[in-house]
Amino acid sequence: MQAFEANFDGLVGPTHNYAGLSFGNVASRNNEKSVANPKAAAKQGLRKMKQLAELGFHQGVLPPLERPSLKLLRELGFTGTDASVIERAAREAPELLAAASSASAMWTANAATVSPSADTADQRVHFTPANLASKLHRAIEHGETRRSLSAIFADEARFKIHHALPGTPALGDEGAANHTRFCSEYGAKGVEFFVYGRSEYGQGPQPQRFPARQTLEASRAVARLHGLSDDATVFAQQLPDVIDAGVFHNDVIAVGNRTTLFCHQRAFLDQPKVYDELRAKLDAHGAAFTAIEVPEDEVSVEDAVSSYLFNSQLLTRTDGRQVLVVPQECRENARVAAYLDSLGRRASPIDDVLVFDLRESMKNGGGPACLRLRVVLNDAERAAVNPAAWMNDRLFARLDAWIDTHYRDRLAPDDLADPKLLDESRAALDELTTILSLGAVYDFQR
Ligand code: SUG
Repeated sequence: MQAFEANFDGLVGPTHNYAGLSFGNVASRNNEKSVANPKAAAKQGLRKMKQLAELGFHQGVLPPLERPSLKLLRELGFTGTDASVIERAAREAPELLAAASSASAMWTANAATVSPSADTADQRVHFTPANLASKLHRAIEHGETRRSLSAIFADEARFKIHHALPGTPALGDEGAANHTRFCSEYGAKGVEFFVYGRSEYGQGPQPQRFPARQTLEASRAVARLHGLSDDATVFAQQLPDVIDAGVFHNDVIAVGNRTTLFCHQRAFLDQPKVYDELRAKLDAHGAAFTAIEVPEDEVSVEDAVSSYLFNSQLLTRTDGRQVLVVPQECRENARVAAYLDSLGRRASPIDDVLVFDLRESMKNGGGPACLRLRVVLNDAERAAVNPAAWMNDRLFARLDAWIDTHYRDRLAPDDLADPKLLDESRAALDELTTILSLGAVYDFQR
């Protein structure tokens, strides 16, 4: 059946800030305690959505979560009015208030792993929200994420939204940031590629410096839940060294689309074997696999981590050509810029490069690919999606005005102690549920 890839980007929430919460994510640590601009962050993300929609790509929006999370703070023993909960948390445990306030749900590549209906045993589109167990500020996302997904993909005959895996180190799951799907056409059965950082029960090597967030056991569980067949799944381990160099998700070093894998030379353990397995399994599904491997001597892992070259979106245009969507930082790194310029001269399946300013998100380690969740849909499934979630000129204008009304243009770490931020954030989200026809998805509305 005819199908296409839609990208659902996370709308940046009003509490976007730099709290240095993600050990192992170099940008998050480097920008800890700097002053954020939530309004600019939200507008940068929104402009990407609008421009990609204008170019003919299927573009949707996912809402931010309720932050600060009073639910978390109350679960951790802070009591009293909402204002006194925030005030006490700010005084006694600012790190917990920061975790409760993070706008990290903007990186919807971590919202869930998604398998299209062409791949799943029951021919529904399957979503497993990621437990994000490795970081407190992210481990609190999945319940609310599940609610948002259920408000947008509500038709249970077509969409199956699982619960997250148990949130424990053995089953750390970071969602689609460690998952790519290869296929001949989006509507044909594909090969799903799961990349993990370590195995809890296996013997493989482990990173020494930074945590490996995704386990093999979690990846296998998601594949089982989605009813994927063995002949259509490949599991590969990240090189532990590159996790230690700041590649905390596979989408910092690799991106795939249809039959193309664009990755660094140092992405996976036993990389040639990974290619062979992908090639063989894709071949059996009538598709010819191509790897575009970028060598270390042209672009180092360090360049990849600082520029986010591979945290790009590789998209198929309506004319069948592929475009790479990269952050502006790629233009500011001479080696990466030279590599991108050389693409036109090489026989490459990447035909065009689009550059976006996503600086606010990038400073927390979130590039173009982090900001989007890919959902392959056929026409019938598309018709079942909440129509208010699709980006178009009208939605852009409404969201742009909504950001102007509700967002601050400056948020410093100390501002998280301000109880007015909670009221502002709730007022914004309350209006958003109307704009996106979500119903009462937030706790404060129930
Ligand atoms: O989980 N940063 C996020 C970035 C996620 C990027 N996603 C993908 N690569 N798909 C993370 O590390 C930083 C928040 C702070 O420090 O305030 C943060 O959570």
